[in-house]
Amino acid sequence: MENGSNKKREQFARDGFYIFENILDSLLLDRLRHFSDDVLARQEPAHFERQRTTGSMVLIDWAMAYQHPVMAELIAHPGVLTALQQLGFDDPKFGHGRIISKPPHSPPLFWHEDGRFWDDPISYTTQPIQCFLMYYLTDTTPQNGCLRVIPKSHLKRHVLHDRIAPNHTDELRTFANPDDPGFSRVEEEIDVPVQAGDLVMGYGSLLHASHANQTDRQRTVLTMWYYPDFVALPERTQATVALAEANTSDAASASAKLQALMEPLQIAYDGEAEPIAIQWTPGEELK
Ligand SMILES: O=C(O)CCC(=O)C(=O)O
Repeated sequence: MENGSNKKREQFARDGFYIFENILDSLLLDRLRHFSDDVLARQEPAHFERQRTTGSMVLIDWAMAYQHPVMAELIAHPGVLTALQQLGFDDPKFGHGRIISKPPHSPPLFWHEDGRFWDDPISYTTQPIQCFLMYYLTDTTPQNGCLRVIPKSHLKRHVLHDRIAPNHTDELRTFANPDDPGFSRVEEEIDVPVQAGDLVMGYGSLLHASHANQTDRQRTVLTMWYYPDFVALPERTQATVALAEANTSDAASASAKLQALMEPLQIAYDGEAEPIAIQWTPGEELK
């Protein structure tokens, strides 16, 4: 890593997130908006009723990427791979993603962290296991539901760790209790407004939430889950990740070009190491 990159990695490891500006161009953004709007239009009304606080929660898996070149192009986008490289991740792997679209006038998203490897000692170090790469398809502000984060909370216990539910419960998803601590405002939080086309990358274990969308326009984010340092992780962590992200979709359904694009991002582990149980709640080691 050259010096500038070192600084980026240090900031990423310290704060738990990093913003890369202007990674996706307007043509790709338009295609992603069309694609996600089409997918959302095919969901049942019940989907949106169950997901009031996220707005939607549609899975982006390998089968979708093999079928829809725009998704594969996003996952293996040269600008994204360069951004990862700037943080020192030369051989990243992709797991899955979500289309999370807040309709106009919808509630905030509750505080949560998506770390699910808390029984693995690596989760208590600066070496990332799972990271989100978020692409907002519109410019975001506190008014239309921008991201909020608690910097450093991937490595430092915050009072919310002991107050919020470890999982996305139905009560949180449906905004049944606006007084739940998951919807509180805390002193350490900061807003992360971005421009469409920016990339927000963060540790899966960072506490994050989003504001309500108080505007008349939908606000969509594509959250893509990567394992940026997979190849350098201990074998047991690799075995755990490979099991958690088992990809059974058939690459043969994709064009040779798409297969070649996606192949380097496949998670593969064929050793003998024992996977570690999934654990959504941080242990006492998180001080
Ligand atoms: O909707 C947002 O702004 C954040 C989405 C999120 O928290 C997630 O994908 O884990």
